[in-house]
Amino acid sequence: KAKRMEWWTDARFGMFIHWGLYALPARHEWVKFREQLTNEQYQKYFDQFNPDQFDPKLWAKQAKAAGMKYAVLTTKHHEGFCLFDSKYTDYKSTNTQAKRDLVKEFVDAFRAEGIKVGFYYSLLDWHHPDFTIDRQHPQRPVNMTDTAAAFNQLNKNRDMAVYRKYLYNQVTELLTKYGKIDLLWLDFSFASKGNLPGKGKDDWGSVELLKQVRKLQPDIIVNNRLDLGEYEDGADFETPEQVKPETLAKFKGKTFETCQTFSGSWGYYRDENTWKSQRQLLDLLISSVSNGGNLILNVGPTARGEFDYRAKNALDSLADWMHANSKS
Ligand code: FUL
Repeated sequence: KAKRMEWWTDARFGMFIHWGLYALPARHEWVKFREQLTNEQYQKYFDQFNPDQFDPKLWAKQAKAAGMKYAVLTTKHHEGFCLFDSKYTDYKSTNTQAKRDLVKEFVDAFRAEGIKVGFYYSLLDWHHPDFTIDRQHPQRPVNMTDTAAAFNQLNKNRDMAVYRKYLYNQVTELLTKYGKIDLLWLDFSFASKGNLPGKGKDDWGSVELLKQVRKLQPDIIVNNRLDLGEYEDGADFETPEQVKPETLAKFKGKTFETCQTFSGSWGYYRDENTWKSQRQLLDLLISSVSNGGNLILNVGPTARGEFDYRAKNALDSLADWMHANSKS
């Protein structure tokens, strides 16, 4: 384990990229849940997805200039849309106007810049017909009384075993079709509440899944959201999300990566006006590193496939700082 963590510990700074159909409504990657959109209502984003400005070589150059040494792309977020050419679904980029395997192009472009490549894959899936409706699912009726029985009734035609196989197959595809993958970010599990079910290791088949991951990619680094607790050779690092820099001291001595956004949401949110300043971003980087961890900073590209000008400005400001303060 110590050996496989070497590059990651050394890297310190990475780029997260949250990109999916939610970039079209441009108001949060959880928009389908927040606004309780049906599959039919959400379909227009699939139909209109056409990232004519997508050029991952530019993304990779901007990441490199900002001092980022690895990058993690959402191959599938909670909405279920796949940015890769999976043979297990039609809900994928190759079937949109993009007609491209966006994951492949990302991998090639970032590798060419010498940046390590990671995949984010959502364990949750709001599109798959067998993924059971839970309290965080868009199809949970608004005025439903939350009882276990009501959920059972809703889910009588859904079978998590079928979904589990789907997720296993897709993770296998991702780890076999794109060469060496340096990192896997599986997201996420949540606890039950009263008698309302959460989702965790039994739903994902976490033990078996992780074995398969390590078999296919023996050096891969995996985050800690599989609900495996202290399972041996389990998670490689913890993932404090959107924490304040001053709270990072409590992670000292642990292996951690704090994930942070430029402005609040992870997916592109056009009208957000809470963009962090250069000073705030540096504060996050320095607090993470000085407490012995990594920072992964997120960009949410627009639906056309570009980094928004505010993201570009933020990355440029970090590039200036890196340039002024590095010796190589
Ligand atoms: C969370 C997700 O629900 C967010 O949308 C985002 O992907 C973040 C990194 O993890 O749990």
